Amino acid sequence: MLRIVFSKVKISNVCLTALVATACAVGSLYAADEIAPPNYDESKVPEFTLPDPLVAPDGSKIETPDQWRQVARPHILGLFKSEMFGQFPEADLSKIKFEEIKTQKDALQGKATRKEIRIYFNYPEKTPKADLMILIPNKVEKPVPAFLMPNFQGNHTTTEDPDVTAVDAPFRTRNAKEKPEDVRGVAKKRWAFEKIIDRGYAVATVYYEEIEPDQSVGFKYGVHPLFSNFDLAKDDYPATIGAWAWGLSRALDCLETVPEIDASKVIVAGHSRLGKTALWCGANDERFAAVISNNSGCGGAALSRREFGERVDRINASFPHWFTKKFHTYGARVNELPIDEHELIALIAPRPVYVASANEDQWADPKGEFLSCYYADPVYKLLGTPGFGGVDTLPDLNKSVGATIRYHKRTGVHDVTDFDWEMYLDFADAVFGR
Ligand code: GTR
Repeated sequence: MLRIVFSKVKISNVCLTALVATACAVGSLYAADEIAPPNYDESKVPEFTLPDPLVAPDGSKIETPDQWRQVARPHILGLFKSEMFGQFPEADLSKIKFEEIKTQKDALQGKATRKEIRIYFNYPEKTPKADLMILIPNKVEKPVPAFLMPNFQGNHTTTEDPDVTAVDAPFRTRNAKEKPEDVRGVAKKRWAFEKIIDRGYAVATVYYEEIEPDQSVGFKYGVHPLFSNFDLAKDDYPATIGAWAWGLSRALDCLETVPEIDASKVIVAGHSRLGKTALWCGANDERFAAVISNNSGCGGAALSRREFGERVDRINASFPHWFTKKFHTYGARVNELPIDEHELIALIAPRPVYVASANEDQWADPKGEFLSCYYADPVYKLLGTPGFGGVDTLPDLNKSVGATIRYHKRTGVHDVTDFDWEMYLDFADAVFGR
């Protein structure tokens, strides 16, 4: 396996140099009590060497966009599949059916039309299915660009509007004890619907556990049984993040059937575990025009080799179903991973990407998220974009920096806020030249 040694680059107080990485000693991957406590001390971040996305498997330098496209990109994408997320799911797409179940033309005090479209994943079977809720601005010229962002608790938790269909997911695991009606609107602060509509964008959301439950019980429920390339005996079976990502691609198929939406201008976005999902989805499905990773952290935008906040051993122990079996073997040897998360961002190139952190979300390692942007930049540059736009220092709080790759670290905790949405809307304006 080939590695390059990045030249010594000083970013803030961290030196990334060649050589040695002190892997922390951990025991069994599944014994939580043997996993080292999280590291929040910058001085304890080991020195590490990142794999160079611009070196081909035979050691030669990738010097042209064609070489990236033909050689490096497929190789790196293949490594993310074999070592981390598993093969991207394959299924019989002729079994997918969309059914408009509700339309309301005067949502958001008349500013938007809300459609709910039910996606059947195995029609004529009625399950698994997921409802895609779409808000489309009324008073602008159509078709419009859109954000697609999955939600954590059900479409009806994103708004207090009593007309939004409450979730009906038989294998719901997060907040399973709540009755759907008790949680209507609880997540509304994360969804700046009015701002989005006022800026002329559509927004679509789907409850992630309707695609696939967030549980490690052998992938029996949700869409997993539909995958023709799923085989638990293989190390690289599609895991749960891959299933959610596949579901978002089906949501894009659905948006392609909505005439008011310009499906060539859909940004896939996600928060936290769903930020990891958005990155993996955007890396595989090049129909997405751009990607937003909100506080995605370990297994998302944060570099695994930094061993800061949540680490690979911890995430695999807590959520064994998110990643493939092979990834579980890397907890105590992250330096042997043939990939790191800057390359997940590079896989999105030349399409624009926004990575957002929060200063009180050290678990997600804001600096590690920033560094992934920094180290993805050479690929964006090779492909003729301004990339990270010369940014080489962590920006001040609440300042959005970069160009094709953008980054901010806002004040506050692990969350999606109005500030984040304002930055994403400005980003979308820049992406689509609006
Ligand atoms: C945490 C997990 C993170 C992040 C988060 C979330 O418990 O450790 O990686 O994904 O959950 O999705 O809310």
